[in-house]
Amino acid sequence: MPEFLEKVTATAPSNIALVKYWGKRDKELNLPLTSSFSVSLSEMNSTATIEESPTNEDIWEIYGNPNKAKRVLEAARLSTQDRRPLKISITNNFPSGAGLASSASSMAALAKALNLFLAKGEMSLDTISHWARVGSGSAVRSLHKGFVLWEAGSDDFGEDCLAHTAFEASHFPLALTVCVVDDRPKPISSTQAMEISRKTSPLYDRFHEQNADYIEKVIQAVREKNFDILTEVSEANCQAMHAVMRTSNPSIDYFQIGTNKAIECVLRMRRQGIPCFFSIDAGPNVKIFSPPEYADVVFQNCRQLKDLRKVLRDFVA
Ligand code: 2P0
Repeated sequence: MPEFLEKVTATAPSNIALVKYWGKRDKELNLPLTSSFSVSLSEMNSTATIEESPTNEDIWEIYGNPNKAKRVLEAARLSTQDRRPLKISITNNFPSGAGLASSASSMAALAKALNLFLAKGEMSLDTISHWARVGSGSAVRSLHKGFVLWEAGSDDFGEDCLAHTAFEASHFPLALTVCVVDDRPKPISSTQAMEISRKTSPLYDRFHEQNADYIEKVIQAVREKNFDILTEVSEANCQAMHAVMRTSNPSIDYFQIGTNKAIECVLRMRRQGIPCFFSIDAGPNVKIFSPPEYADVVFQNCRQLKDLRKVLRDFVA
């Protein structure tokens, strides 16, 4: 019998940033310019399975381009010096590549599975985080539960570029309703779009100058369980990121008709006294947060919208 496990599986949750990552200080290591703050989800997740390849080559069973995953694997091989050919499969239980953080959860799941397979689960979380990050920056956040702070740090090799749970999910329960406007892969990847923004948007520096203020406010909002402040800071940061995208050249606009309809729906619900706020990432889909006791009414309102493919439900966990 081989002394290593024959087949391992690991899962990791999707995460949604309330203060967003939209710029890097190192493109190779995916070190962010500024810190970000996210929530990890309960239901939307990725699963990575690894076994030895029956051939002399790696076999990838993965949605889309495996380049990010190959970077994670190479980082793990460098750390462990184990270069056995592997068969790696990654599945997501939600639409992939559509701005629902599938690369974050899938790279986090892959890094966890590689730790089990190549290092018998003995690598530190910091090392697993490094492996995940070189695949996809935001994957660092998917290694943690609840409300997660990913600190940009300043070390050139990313030693202090780590995430941690700032608050448990139970501290401030939040429900999520996802308006899926389009579940096809986005036309331009986050990685490419961030680089276009860095080179061309006049708002890029301003967005990052304001980051410390956003981080301070979002932490205060969660600490004090203040849904109004959380609404204000999350929507402002989301709009600021999309303003950076739109003022890039070429202009990057992930919104579709259904995106604007869902935003209008959020504003209408708020006028009716339903506490909720939106967040939108590099894709047209709209994530709506609310206190759990309002999740049903938010869901029913969203279901009545035209121009949506489906409406999903989840919660911070
Ligand atoms: C975020 N996004 O904070 C922001 C908001 C998209 C919009 O993190 O280049 O796929 O692999 O580090 O991690 C998506 O970025 O980009 C992302 P790379 P990643 O959630």
